[in-house]
Amino acid sequence: MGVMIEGVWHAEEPASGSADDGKYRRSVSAFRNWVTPDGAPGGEGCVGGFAAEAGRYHLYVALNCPWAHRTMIVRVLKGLEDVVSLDAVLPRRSAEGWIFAAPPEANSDSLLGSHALHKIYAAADTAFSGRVTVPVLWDKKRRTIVSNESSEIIRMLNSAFDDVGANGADLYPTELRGDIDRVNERVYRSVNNGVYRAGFARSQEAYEEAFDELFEALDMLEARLATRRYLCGDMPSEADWRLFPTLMRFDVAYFGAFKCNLRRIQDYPNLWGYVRELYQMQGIAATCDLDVYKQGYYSISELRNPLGIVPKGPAVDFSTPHGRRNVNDRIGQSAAVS
Ligand SMILES: N[C@@H](CCC(=O)N[C@@H](CS)C(=O)NCC(=O)O)C(=O)O
Repeated sequence: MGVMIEGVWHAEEPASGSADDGKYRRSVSAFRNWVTPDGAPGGEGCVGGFAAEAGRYHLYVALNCPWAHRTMIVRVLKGLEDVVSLDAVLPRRSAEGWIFAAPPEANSDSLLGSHALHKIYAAADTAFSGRVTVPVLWDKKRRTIVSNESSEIIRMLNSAFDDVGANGADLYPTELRGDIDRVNERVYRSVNNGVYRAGFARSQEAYEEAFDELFEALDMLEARLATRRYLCGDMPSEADWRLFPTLMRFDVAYFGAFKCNLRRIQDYPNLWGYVRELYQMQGIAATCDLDVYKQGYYSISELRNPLGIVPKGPAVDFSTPHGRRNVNDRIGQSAAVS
């Protein structure tokens, strides 16, 4: 997949993310600063000076990447389309990792005109060593990367921009934080990253462990959604929007490409209604692209798909009636809860 070593791109990487036990281990994100309302450092060890300003920040995403997808969703839910600009790389990775089309084509880098994402990492840190991942939150003013960790970018988008154009929606309300954190932890390990642990496993044992954990977690979520409309509280929260990108990709990609094939999301009545309800909320369908998911997950891979043939099916329609009441209308929602 390629990696950066001291600011230079290497198409051949020294070792993969899987250790000798065959288990897949995701690397830790490198850029961990925070945009805050006044530019104060976002936490211990963080550098300050990243104040929220309209037009100052730019998101680089890949439409097929579920971690990037959550940042696109929160950008839309907070009404930040005109405040934080965005470019998407091409869905298929190349020998140079994530690359862009030439400007002014779609999937070009409208900001810096780079041909590859590793150029943006090198622009931020000429000595950068590590994985070149999406999403990236870029600061146009200081010409550097603020963060490449999606779980933290969505918190910034949720809370830092309210005085510079974001709406007041709160996806991480104080009273629900404990519950959201608990759900997130399980969903991250067993579902969001669980599909990768199954798909990138290099031993039967590692694959089966991830597979069993994934379907146990989906069973738990199915049961939870039998008595609750959303995972935490009575409005969609961060917990729902972190689960959603994995559910969207499941039947068209993870089921086949990552061998997560005990059941499809369509076989779980509650999860299937739930994912369609979220998909049908305002602005969300425009962040989703099933064909791109297939192109991305069925890219040429020596281990998983040597010829790079992309399957035509399955046909999945997220626009059919979901059977859960329409919550774009807050009045309908409070009636449903009471
Ligand atoms: N912890 C990161 C993970 C991001 C990530 O792994 N992105 C993948 C795409 S789905 C990537 O860019 N991988 C490239 C690589 O590892 O070389 C986050 O949540 O932001």
